[in-house]
Amino acid sequence: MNINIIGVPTFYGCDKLGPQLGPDKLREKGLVSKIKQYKHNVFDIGNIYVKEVNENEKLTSNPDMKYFETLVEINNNLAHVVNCSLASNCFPLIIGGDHSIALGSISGVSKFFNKKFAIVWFDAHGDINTFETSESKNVHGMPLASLMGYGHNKLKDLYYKDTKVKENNVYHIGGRDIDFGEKEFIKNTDMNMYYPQDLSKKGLDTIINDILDSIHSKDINAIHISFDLDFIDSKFVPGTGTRVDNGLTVNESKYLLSELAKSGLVKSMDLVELNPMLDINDTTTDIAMDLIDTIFKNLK
Ligand code: Z70
Ligand code: MN
Ligand code: MN
Ligand code: MN
Repeated sequence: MNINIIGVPTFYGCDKLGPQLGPDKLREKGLVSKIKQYKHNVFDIGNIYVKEVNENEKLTSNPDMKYFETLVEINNNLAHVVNCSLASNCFPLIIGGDHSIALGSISGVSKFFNKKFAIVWFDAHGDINTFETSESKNVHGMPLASLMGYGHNKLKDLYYKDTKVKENNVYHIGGRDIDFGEKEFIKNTDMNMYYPQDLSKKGLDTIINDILDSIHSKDINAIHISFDLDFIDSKFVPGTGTRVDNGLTVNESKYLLSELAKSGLVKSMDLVELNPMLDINDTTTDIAMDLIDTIFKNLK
């Protein structure tokens, strides 16, 4: 398969320094050769441009969302690069950066597949806030809501003017730090939520089979994986910005990713929220590499 690596070196969505170093950190650790060992053609197309914004101007473009206009610009560029990557028969692997970049990557995916795709979202957080429910004003807590058509017009109409994904085509796994406004949203949503207690009660194999059966029963051509490293339990991932207890192990995460990759439907992926400045002895970087290895070893 042809693989594109697309880096998005930004921390503007989380307002905490570190994630901007993620893409180059993984390159230094041998990202390209890691993927090449499975006989894929790898084209590293570099990093999306991220404009420098002064810390004291972060609320200038919008009082409710930090670095708003700059994030819109970054994500709009990213959406187009991802769309072109898919159009040239490549698998875009988008490396963050914080999770706000999923807004751009998935908007590009949505346009290419005409919305006939599913998202499997691995995260301790909901990422379904809007500027009206957010307690932090951080855009990395909002990408999924924006993609489903909620929140600010400039986010929900990013790249092209429409909702990017049907709520029922979103499969959210691992949520355990969900804000009040997000819980209210979940009461009325059609999105599919799988909490850690569901995973331990039913078993990982049952859950992943349920998800794949559900996707196979629909008119869907592709799965996009969006993997936030804080999905994994806090004790294993020092190098991510918002660690949460009661998550899964690395091996459990690898099992879920390998089952998805083997389905033959995975066509694109984000890996986000690696923070090399918080990491200890590259522990989290090595885990990120291991997850990528799992995907490209099993990709069909
Ligand atoms: C919180 C917010 C978040 C990631 C933290 C946290 C969101 N719900 N996402 N870390 N990856 O600020 O909206
Ligand atoms: Mn997230
Ligand atoms: Mn998260
Ligand atoms: Mn919270």
